Amino acid sequence: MLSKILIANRGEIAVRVIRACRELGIPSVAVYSDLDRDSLHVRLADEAYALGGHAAGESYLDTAKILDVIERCGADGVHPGYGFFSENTDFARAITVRGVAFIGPPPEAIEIMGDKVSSRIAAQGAGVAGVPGTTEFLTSADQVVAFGESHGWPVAIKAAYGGGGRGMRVVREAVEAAAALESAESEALKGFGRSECYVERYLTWPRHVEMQVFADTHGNAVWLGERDCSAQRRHQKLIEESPAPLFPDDTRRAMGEAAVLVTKACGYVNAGTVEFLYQDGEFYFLEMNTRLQVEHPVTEAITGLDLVAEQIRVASGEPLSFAQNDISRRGHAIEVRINAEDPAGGRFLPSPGRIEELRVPQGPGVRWDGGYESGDEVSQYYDNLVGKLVVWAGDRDAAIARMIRALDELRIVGIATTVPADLAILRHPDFVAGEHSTKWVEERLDLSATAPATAGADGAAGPTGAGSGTGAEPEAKIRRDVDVEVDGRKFSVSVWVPESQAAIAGDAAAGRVATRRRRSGGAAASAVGSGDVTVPMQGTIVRVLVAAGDVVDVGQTVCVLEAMKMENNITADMAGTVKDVKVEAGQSVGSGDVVATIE
Ligand code: MV4
Repeated sequence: MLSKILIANRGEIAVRVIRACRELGIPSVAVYSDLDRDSLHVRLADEAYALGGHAAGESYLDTAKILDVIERCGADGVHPGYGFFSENTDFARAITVRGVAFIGPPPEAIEIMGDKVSSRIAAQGAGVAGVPGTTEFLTSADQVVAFGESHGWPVAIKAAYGGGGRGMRVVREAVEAAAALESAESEALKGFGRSECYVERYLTWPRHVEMQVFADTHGNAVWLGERDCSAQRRHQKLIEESPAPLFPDDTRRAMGEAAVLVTKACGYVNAGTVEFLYQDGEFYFLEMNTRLQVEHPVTEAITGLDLVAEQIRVASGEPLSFAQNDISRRGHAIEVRINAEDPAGGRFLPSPGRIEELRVPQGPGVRWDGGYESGDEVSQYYDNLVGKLVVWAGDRDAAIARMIRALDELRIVGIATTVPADLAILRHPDFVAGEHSTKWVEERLDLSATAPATAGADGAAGPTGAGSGTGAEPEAKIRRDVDVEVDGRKFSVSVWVPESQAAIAGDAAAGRVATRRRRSGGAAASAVGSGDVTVPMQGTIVRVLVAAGDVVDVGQTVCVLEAMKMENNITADMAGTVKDVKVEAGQSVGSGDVVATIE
């Protein structure tokens, strides 16, 4: 077995790997950026080494720094977690030539699955079909029209070297083909440096069902079960579950066997996930994720296996500890991702900050995989996943009820989280019936009335701006939850108090006093704005959607800000004419910077 493992990651996944190491009796080594000096993964690891720096590029993604720590601590294995170096073949090769095991797949398998074209060819070669489509690159819009006429509309134009939905265009009828092809090619060229596109049938209401696989270096490969990840927004998964609802046993077996064929076809070793689209009883290969995934605990919950421990055994050269026939699946598991984002109004604005209080649910069938404890800071520099709540119960209805119960027990104070959106999904009849699809959250779920779960650090989405109309900016208010007793019966009430009185009024909710000033004039500010459109956080402008002289409405998107790995619409805070646009795509901005003025 490996004798010492360095975890080249942070947050909840670093914590997860450290726990597996501890149970296996293997010393664990954490690395940390300056911002993470006191973070949970550092507190839990046996050893910890500073990388310096703030942004990932100058810390967790700095190969030279990680190689240096490997040398100093004497680790013989590196677990990359997900993200960061997990699918980086240069890094995998750099440590392997030094005799250090990469706890993940061989670089050749990562490369085969690294782009849509070679992964489709590999799957096809294994007899596993993708969505019906062409394999040749498109050279004219006529080919799109011809495909649509013979296979039926709508069709999807996809960037061959794209990913995450970028460079994908849906074409509903022939007249749209030329413009769609041009726009897909241009987005692909900009995003991925290559413009090649192909066409396939567009599935209008598919589910995202993925199959967990595992292979060892002795030629064994097995499938463990599927996860339905259809509840997602802008390619960010919100809720995952297994088994997939309304998913027949024979389809599961067929998908599992197809996934194993794909696994073997690319020479895969270690834990992997084969993604499929599932519609009308048929499944279609989409891509393979060559890493441990965020949602792996769902599979652990129904199989009783420890996937991280198994990864370490396989990377140590041991054969898989289970054969296909040993794997059984029981009950139903659901995972909810808890991100530091404010889902109010369906906007999902990043909400970094200090977690004043974190109290995790307990009781039967509940697991919490977190990266933070009370008092820890969620930094805007990294992924904003605070933790994952996983429940297991005998069947899906019981698991949904258990998850709602557990989310009600979860208490996070100081930052806004995605919990209200998660609850809205879990309580929705479409989700309960299993009738949702990958487009359901964005197209059908109404989050317009969603308020933050707890008093967010800035009290956003409370009834701020109510009673305005005098022309003067109303004083910002902060939500406080207070318990009152009336005739001996306890009631919990929420009060919104003016910021200036918060310190006095807030005794009962002292733990919830805001630590950050409320931003003024930002995207989430009051309905009547000053005309100065500002960004609420540091980030990079990725698109500018208005020009001087344009007439805009309140709430209209002025530009798109990328921050905390998310795209955020920065919207006009009043109706009027754009006087001045002060930024361009690619430009870095700081919190409060004015990006445009409206008069
Ligand atoms: C599709 C599709 C429907 N039909 N292909 C989006 C990202 C990329 N990985 C594949 N995607 C899709 N491809 C055809 N022919 C719908 C999607 C899709 C999607 C897929 C998986 C998870 C979430 C999604 C959200 C929107 C669209």
